[in-house]
Amino acid sequence: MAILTVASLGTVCLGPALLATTSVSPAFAASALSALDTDKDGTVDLTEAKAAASALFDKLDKDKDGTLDRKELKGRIPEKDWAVADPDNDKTITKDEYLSYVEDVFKRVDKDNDGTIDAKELRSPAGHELLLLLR
Ligand SMILES: [Ca+2]
Ligand SMILES: [Ca+2]
Ligand SMILES: [Ca+2]
Repeated sequence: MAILTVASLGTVCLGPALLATTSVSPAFAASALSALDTDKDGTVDLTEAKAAASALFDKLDKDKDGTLDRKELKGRIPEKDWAVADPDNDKTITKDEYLSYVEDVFKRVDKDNDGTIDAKELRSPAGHELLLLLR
């Protein structure tokens, strides 16, 4: 009986992890959420996301020219999203472009469209993409 319980627990835990390898572990999502949730209401709103994104942008902009190129971004923006993230197609991302792209991804993560991202939404593959842009 005890063995059966362990085995079924194992299936429950491993199943989703194997199916969606890019999703975020619950523990990581929880720690990311509490770091981003500066007003401590249990969710991340767009203001909090943009504040974190802006701070990360400044950190990544090593040469301080106000833009990020592919090298500085280190794969944070998936290739398929460059057309969206870089609408003027000059191969670099200004802070305005970065923040409006973050808003785009934020809306994708906010599945129930309530304007905030909760822990469950943050654990989705889109949530993982958003986290890459924020920290
Ligand atoms: Ca919050
Ligand atoms: Ca650009
Ligand atoms: Ca939401």
